[in-house]
Amino acid sequence: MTLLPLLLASALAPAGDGASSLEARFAPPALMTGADKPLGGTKMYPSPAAHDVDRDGKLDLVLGDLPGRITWSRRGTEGMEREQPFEKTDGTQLNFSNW
Ligand SMILES: [Ca+2]
Repeated sequence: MTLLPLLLASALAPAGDGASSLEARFAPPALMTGADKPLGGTKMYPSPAAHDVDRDGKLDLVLGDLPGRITWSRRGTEGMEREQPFEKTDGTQLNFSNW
């Protein structure tokens, strides 16, 4: 089993050096952390998505993985917070059981 660290590219960089404005340019990938721990670091094929889970107006990070488990990290005032399970109303972790 291979564990892949979660690496995400940052937003498009503006073309300020004479490059065509149609040319997409990205900053180097960066490891995202929540509470000083890598987000998705123990997941197999982490699949991130941005969504405002708690409806506070700031995008949070939702992470799925190959087996179908869903976790999320809230964007707080100090950055991304601890990754936590996405729970159903009965308190159990949301799991799509992809296998
Ligand atoms: Ca939010």
